[in-house]
Amino acid sequence: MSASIFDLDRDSFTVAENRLHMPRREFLQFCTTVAATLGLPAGAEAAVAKAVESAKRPPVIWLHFQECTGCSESLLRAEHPTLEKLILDVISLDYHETLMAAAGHQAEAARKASMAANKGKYILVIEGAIPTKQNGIYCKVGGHTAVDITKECAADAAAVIAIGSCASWGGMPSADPNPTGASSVAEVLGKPVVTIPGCPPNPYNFLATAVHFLTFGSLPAVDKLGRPLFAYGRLIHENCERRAHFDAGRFAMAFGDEGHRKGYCLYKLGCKGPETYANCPTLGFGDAGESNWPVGCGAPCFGCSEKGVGFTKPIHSVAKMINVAPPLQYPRIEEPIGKGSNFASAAALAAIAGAAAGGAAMLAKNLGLSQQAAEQDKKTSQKPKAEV
Ligand code: FSX
Ligand code: SF4
Ligand code: F3S
Repeated sequence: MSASIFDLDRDSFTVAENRLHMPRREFLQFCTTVAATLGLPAGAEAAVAKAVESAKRPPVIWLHFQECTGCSESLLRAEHPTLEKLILDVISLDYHETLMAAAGHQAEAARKASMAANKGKYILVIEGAIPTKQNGIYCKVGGHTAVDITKECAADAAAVIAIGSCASWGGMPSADPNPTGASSVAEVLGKPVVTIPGCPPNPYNFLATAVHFLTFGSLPAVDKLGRPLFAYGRLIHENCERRAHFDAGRFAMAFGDEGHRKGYCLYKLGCKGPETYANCPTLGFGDAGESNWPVGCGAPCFGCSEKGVGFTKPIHSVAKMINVAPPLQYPRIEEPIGKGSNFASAAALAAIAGAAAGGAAMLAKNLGLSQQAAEQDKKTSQKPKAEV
């Protein structure tokens, strides 16, 4: 049987309590949350607890370039543990322009001193895109361009993590026409790095990645875009709480309409969940309980974490279905907003699918809903725009 966190001896808890200034219950909760976020098997929380309790704090250099500091802000909202505990006890945050007390020459000296003392051992975290046009003059810190600082700091880093969509693939600053040539960390370094996209990303995806490094001495497995699989292995659409509505053909057609108020699927309002990989529905944001994520709050996902979707596709355009579509006997999802399926097209689809009696009954029900939707749409389109 694998070890459990309950097998940890009393001393471990005492050490953790003293080191993290964290009550035992909170410590257990933190280790279990991180192990679950990482998708580790039962018992792994004990390894996480041991590492957090005893491993040397990895030095972290955190750089800021073209961004809004939302990534750091969202980390400040993490409760298990709070950033203050993370900074002081789990990692050693040696350089972070927003949070460090030092400024100017002192701050730059702290960065250089940490890099020299921890050569090959520090984690480099980069928040924000890096402007490359005109030799990178659009972003400078201490007289040096973001391009040069990135290369200098990455040279001796044990690991490089790009946090947020800006650093991961350019994000908002790279939106067309991208006047500054905003680029990702991987593009500037010319090699892949671990990316935690999202605008902002979920802080637990960063925390879990940092704790993975602490526990196993390596970064977690990633996909071809450098995204940790534990967090970005599934489409949002695969885990969405509104998925049953999608499959049953129940869509919100306009913000504030009956379907929207009833929590129907937001696909026809432009939800990009079907083409965006992230764990937003399963993790939630802000430690504020269930359903605290964009779609849970009634806002279509706009694909903030996905290159080529967020800040690129029009917010109201319907998503490309990557690999999850409703059964064929259901009304077509590609119909223009508000039109629903007509009987002939749905009947043809049902015939192709060879719908069984149960499916046909569901089809009839959905057709009714589509009909209602079409009527609702007719009414809505007759109203003045301001009411929509
Ligand atoms: Fe902001 Fe971070 Fe968006 Fe970018 O998050 S929340 S613009 S991903 O780099 O600060
Ligand atoms: Fe959820 Fe959006 Fe998929 Fe609808 S389209 S099920 S709201 S992710
Ligand atoms: Fe972003 Fe969509 Fe998640 S907008 S926060 S990827 S639900």
